[in-house]
Amino acid sequence: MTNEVDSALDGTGAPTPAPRKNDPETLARQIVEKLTYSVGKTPAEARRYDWLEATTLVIRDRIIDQWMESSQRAKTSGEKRVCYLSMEFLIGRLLRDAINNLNLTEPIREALSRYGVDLDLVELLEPDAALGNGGLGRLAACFMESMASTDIPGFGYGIRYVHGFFRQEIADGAQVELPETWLAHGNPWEFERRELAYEIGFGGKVTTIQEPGRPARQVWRPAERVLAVAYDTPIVGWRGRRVNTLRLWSAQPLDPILLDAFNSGDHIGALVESNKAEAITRILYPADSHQAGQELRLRQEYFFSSASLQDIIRRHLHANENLSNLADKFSIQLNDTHPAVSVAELMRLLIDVHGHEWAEAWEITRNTFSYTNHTLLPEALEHWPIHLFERLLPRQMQIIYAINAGVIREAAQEKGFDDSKIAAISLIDEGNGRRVRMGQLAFVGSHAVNGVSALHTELMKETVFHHLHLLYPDRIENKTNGVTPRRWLMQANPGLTDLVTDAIGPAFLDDIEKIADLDPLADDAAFRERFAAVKRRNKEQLANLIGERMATQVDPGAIFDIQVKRIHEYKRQFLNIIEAIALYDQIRSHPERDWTPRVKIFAGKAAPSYAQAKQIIHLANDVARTINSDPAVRDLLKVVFIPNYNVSLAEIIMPAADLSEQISTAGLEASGTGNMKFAMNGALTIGTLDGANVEMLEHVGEDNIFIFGLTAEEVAQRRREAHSGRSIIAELPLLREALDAISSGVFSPEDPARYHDLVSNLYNNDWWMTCADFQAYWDTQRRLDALWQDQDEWQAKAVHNTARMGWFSSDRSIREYARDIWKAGPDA
Ligand code: Z15
Repeated sequence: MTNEVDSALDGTGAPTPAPRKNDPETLARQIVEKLTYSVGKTPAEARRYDWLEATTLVIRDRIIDQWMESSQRAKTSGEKRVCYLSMEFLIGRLLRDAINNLNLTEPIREALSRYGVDLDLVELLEPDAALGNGGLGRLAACFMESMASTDIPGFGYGIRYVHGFFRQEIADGAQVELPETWLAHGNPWEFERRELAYEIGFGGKVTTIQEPGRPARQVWRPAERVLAVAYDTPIVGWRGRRVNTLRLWSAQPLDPILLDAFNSGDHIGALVESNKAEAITRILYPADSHQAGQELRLRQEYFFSSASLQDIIRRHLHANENLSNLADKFSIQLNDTHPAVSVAELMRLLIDVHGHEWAEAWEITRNTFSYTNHTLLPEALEHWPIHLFERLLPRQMQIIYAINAGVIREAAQEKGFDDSKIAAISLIDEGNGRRVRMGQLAFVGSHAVNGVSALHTELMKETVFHHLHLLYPDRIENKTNGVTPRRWLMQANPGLTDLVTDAIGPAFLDDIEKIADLDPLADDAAFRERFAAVKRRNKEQLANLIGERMATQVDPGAIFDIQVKRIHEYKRQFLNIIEAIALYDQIRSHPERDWTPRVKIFAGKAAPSYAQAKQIIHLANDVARTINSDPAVRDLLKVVFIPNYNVSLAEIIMPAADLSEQISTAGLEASGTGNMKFAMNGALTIGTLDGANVEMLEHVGEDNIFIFGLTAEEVAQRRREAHSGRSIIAELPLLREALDAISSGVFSPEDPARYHDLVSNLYNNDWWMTCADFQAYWDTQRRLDALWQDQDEWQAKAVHNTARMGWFSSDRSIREYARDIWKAGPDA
């Protein structure tokens, strides 16, 4: 085996460590060495967790060599660097990722087996780094991996939350949130960089300084200051090609304790400041697609934006005389509006700290930033009350007013915008209490603005950014999301990876679009059988997990029909549950029919403050309890809600699905990425024409995906006409009976009124088109039932899905960003 990690350290003349050998003997010896000298255990004493630590340290050493080489290369070559600013990185576990990308899976497995240790079991003990909520955070993690794999010098910048996304338990059917403590046993992947610390200010005053013969200057004197300290995590690309850095900021007090206060006996008072500083990076806000709106959240946003920009400026000035050419050397991608205050902060740093003129600073800023929008949902769009913004960030507020004046002048003078159009583009919302619109700020401060699927990008142009699009018609472009095939195919589904390798050779491992060579094998009965056998084994694994964790027995021979994602009304888990109830009812009424056995599997977390979403979780669990204990449907229908959905659980679930539920109300899911993970692993999709489903339809072909329901346009039309669900319910007995059962307490006999509101919303409003889409959804599910009876047909479609999903790799997304937006990377 050739090993890229051991080859080619660069020619800087520095002494380089001896090349590392990667045979099982050497690895076993080194693991025992770490076990002895770093963990302090003998192999005989070591518990599984100790083996995890020792193995991680051995892998880490191999990464570090390449990491230093990559950083050095980026620094000395002067190549353009890409900074991905994101409030969230939903990374999951890193050990398997690192081992796989260094091509060490087999030798490490062999090395550990010499001590009777099972690598798979060791890997399970690593905590899951959940510094994100869902799609947006996981996308950032896939993008980091793909930048390393496609040889782009990428840097992630974010926040080192002490408590990641909460742990979910289900008690009496309801969600309970528990604190998450991923750092409790230390974190071997991170390196604290004490020397990389920046001061971040809040509050205080801005004064104008007018010196004779000089232009007036603004000086901001913050009332509070905290320190941002860097923690670096290496991100290993495929075949160890490049190792990039994820730099996460931790907030620390400038003075850990106020000595005066401490010495005068006020021990609590002495710690107040320090607690306040550390609070900034203590927790991840658990609201997904919903603005949190608290002051602490704005502090987090500014804190990590300012620290990242100060760091980028320092790095730039290391090799350049001044900041005039910043945009030639750095591209900064804003992942949603969470880091949008960066636009004002970079202006401040350029003008107030580095002495640039406004016009030049604005040019540099716009050429440096680009912005990705991830949602059109009005409740998710960030806007901050002016009084809060002004109190916390007075200088940045001034700058925003000045940017706004310039944009409005341009719109009025060059495009003749009238007052109503100007109100639409203004950075200040003059409506209900004046607010700063962060989307507008990110838009005007960027040279490129992108949506995350073709449909979403078109809707951006028509809705939230309609008027800004008229003003800057070339700025919006599409970059359809993708997912990394290393984690979501190779690591999550080794059985399928081996089968594909066996069938078409290993070229697809380096270029996932070559997996298209598999397509003709859909017609090969022997291949289909092997493909189905892999799926069967993955389903057995999931069935075991369900049996162990929830004491529910599910049959791997049934259709595994799976919806896993954040719980949100627009994602319509409710529609899926209603369909389960209607099916339950039908099976009981017509036991003589030839029903196709199904297991409906749900998982996902609700924001703690999102009452409706929590009701939906409760309902899923109540329905599961009723159905699973009814012998009348025993082998035909099961409903399961698996608690605590996270990246690691997703890695088990995705390969085990027959059917993937992507049923959001059309026009509301910006892209979706779970849809891609499922289909790559051979699940068929039942879905609406929403987000990236539209492009999946184009790639897999209409025979291989099950599309139903209203289009985005029809949804918008129906909403304008303000239909309720009442007349639809009256006409559809299946739907009516299911809703009657819910609202009369069939599933919640201990609290029959529990779901009154949930159901009455459908009668009176049907905002999410649950009723409007019910019949189409039901009919499509029954077509799938029939298809399951023809396993040849089903498996052929499944093979087509795997073969035709290569385009949805995040490598493709990243190459498009690099080519069209960043002008960076090996092809730049
Ligand atoms: C989030 O996970 C997404 C959008 C948001 O505005 C926030 Cl705050 C969080 C998701 C979208 O809902 C999903 O459709 C998309 O695939 C994902 O971002 C990545 O773009």
